Amino acid sequence: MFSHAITRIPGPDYPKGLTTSTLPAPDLELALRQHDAYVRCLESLGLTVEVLPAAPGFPDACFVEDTAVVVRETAVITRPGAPSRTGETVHIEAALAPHRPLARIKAPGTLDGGDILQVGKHFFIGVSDRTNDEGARQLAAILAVHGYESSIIKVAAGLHLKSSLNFVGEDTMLVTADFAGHPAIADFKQIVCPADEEYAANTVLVNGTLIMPTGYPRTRALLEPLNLPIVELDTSEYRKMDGGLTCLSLRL
Ligand code: CIR
Repeated sequence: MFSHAITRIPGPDYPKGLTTSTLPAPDLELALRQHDAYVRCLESLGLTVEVLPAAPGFPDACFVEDTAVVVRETAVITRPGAPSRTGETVHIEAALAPHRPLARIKAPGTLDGGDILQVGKHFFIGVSDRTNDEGARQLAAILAVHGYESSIIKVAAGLHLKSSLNFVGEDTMLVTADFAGHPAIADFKQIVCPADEEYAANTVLVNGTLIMPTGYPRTRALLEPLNLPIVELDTSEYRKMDGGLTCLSLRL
């Protein structure tokens, strides 16, 4: 069970962040309203949510998940792989220090939290355009000290591992077609997002409730047999910047 979350509101420079999307620029006012709904949703699930102010000069800093990997024993400050995001970590350390002893990914390692999926004592670590082999090895070594095992997976589609693969409870992974049948998740049941609903793979399980993006009815229908409560949140203004539900918070 998570008791806390750390989030950061998007700042005025949010539309200048990194994106591969061809959608129109995000509407900041709407993004702020969607952020507020996200925070309220986490609170309704029992989390105390710390909402950090925008970090000027870091337009992607609202995607706090990429700056740390948090387990019960430690918070690993990452070294984000996009040069424009590397400096975000100094802004998250102060927020995490009261909660956990800190560890760090060091150069030449790079690692984005979006590439890290925890399922119990096991971690799936994606090697992507943002997370390199060295970063993956460093994280696996830090986690091993605390009794966690890791599988390192090549991310061949999507920005991050969790753009395509998430744990949805009941021994089940929600995956895009690119990850369906991947040997690393052979021990799990799999739900494959239908074509045109790949974005819904970024669904997050928080304290027994699935939070999924609004507007993906066929994926929702596939999740319903899990018999978990499902909450839909509109993340349209985060999708425009390649972000979604997992990346807007650090959950601890
Ligand atoms: C980026 O490209 O870094 C941001 N615009 C989006 C980051 C999304 N993070 C995530 O999925 N963990």
